[in-house]
Amino acid sequence: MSERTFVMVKPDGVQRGLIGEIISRFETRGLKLAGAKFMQIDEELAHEHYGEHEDKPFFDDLVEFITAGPVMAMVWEGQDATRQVRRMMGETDPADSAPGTIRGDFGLDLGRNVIHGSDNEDEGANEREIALFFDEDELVDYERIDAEWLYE
Ligand code: DAT
Ligand code: MG
Repeated sequence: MSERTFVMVKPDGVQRGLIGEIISRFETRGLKLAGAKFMQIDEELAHEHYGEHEDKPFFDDLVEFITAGPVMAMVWEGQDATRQVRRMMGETDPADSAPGTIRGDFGLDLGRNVIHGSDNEDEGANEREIALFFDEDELVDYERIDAEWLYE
């Protein structure tokens, strides 16, 4: 089923010049870009976005990192998009991520793992995160011209 998922190139990925490479992977996979925003996350948004980790020992470092520079926030759409993006990202720790995944190709350290994607095992994470970063009128509804060659 076609769905939308929230994806973000984190400050390390932006600084390391990986925005284009990461967008390219999702584009060529066949996913459709529905929205994009180059922005810097403030403290308040960081706390909301990572609220589930508030009590974890790494929370303060996580907030400091995610607010340290600009991010590329995006919404990608397609069949099974949330799970497919997570598979393309790899594991949370780049050290455990297979080569060929984004974290496995571009990262080495858990605290610098390049990309965020909504948790496919957390029901409602997509909608919650999309709403946190985008207004409804910032998302675009259109068809990719190759849609009939991407889907049977
Ligand atoms: P993911 O980003 O794969 O969804 P998560 O939601 O469990 O992983 O954690 C959010 C981010 O927090 C993760 O991208 C990196 C950081 N993080 C997670 N576990 C950590 C740990 N044990 N030590 C340090 N940072 C951690
Ligand atoms: Mg997560």
